[in-house]
Amino acid sequence: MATFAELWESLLPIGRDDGTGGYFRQSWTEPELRCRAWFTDQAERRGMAVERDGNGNLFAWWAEGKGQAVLTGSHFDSVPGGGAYDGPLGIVSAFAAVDVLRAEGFRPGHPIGVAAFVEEEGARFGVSCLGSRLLAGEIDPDRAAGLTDAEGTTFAEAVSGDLGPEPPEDYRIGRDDDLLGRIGSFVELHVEQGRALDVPVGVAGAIWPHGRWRMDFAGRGDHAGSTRLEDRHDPMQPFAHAVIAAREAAERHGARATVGRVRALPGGTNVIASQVTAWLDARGPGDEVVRATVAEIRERVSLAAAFHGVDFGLSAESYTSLVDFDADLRKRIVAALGGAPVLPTAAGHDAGILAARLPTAMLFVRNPTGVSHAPEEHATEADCLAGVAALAAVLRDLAAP
Ligand code: HGY
Ligand code: MN
Ligand code: MN
Ligand code: MN
Repeated sequence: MATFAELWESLLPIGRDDGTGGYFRQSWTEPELRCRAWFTDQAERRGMAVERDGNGNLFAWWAEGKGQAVLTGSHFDSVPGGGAYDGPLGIVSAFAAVDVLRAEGFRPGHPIGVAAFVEEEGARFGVSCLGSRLLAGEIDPDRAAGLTDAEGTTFAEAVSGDLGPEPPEDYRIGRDDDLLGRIGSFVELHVEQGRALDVPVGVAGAIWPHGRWRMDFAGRGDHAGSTRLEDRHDPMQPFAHAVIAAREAAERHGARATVGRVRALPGGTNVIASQVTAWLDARGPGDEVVRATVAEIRERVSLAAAFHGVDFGLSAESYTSLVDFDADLRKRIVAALGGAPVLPTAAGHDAGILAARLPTAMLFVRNPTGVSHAPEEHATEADCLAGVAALAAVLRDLAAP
């Protein structure tokens, strides 16, 4: 069976921009379809049955033992220009942990599954953890079906992108209680997104509340030169105000707020834009902190928009309240590891969504750069191997006969 390094190297080049080192793996685009093919190949090499739910999530099952399965895994998709580890490390480590258990002759008393959840970053359709939200029934399937990407393709149109020319009729998106009922616990291994770990492996304490809001600024397109300042309705003005207000409100309330994914239309250099859309990402240690931060941003930007004669809209796209992982499972995992630091995270994860339906936990592998969602994201091979050993120890314990 392949070593971890060989497994990692076999997935690493897929979707990487060799110029920047960043990754571009959006759901059902060519790189992600190649990741899906990689997943199926790895499962088949291990005699693991591959299952795909109606939402496009993949599952590989080591179907020994009985009762509910212990599921691990993560996601393939990346943010634009993302790092190599966010998502894929959890999937490669899952197959590597299965190899470790098999090499020692372990026979699970419960099935073990490896998952690849679709659209975790929400970089194509705008809502994060879309695949796990659909599976868990945490988003209305009709709303999800209508989400569109930058080209106007809907999720409903894209969701059969890996099913070949004759997609089966009976696939439907949405909550799958049969599948959820077969899973007893979910443990996601993920690269650390931050700078807290000073040992190779940590355990997640809680996930901060976090959400995304879409900002729409509608002004009046005009000539960049011949239009007097007092005659302008320039949506870029309140937009610029939003960028500063997000930072200042976050500082004031102890939150983290970021404005991104900006689109100014029509986009000419000698044109006053007619409309600007942007996304606000706001997170904080508590729901109230996030609420107060977003309320301040909304108020300040509304004033700026009114001053510039621009219509402003702020609409919530997705929100996840504080996720406090299952305390008993976390305690059991820390014990299985012989002790490990427990740390909160401000990054969202599929484990945070499934926590509403079943006991979930997370392992973090140290990231010496602390950087994530960028090419500098990193984990050393030694720490990755420690992560695989830790995940194997957890699976050995949870799937014990
Ligand atoms: O955005 C997040 O927190 C995660 O990386 N999807
Ligand atoms: Mn991410
Ligand atoms: Mn991730
Ligand atoms: Mn058991």
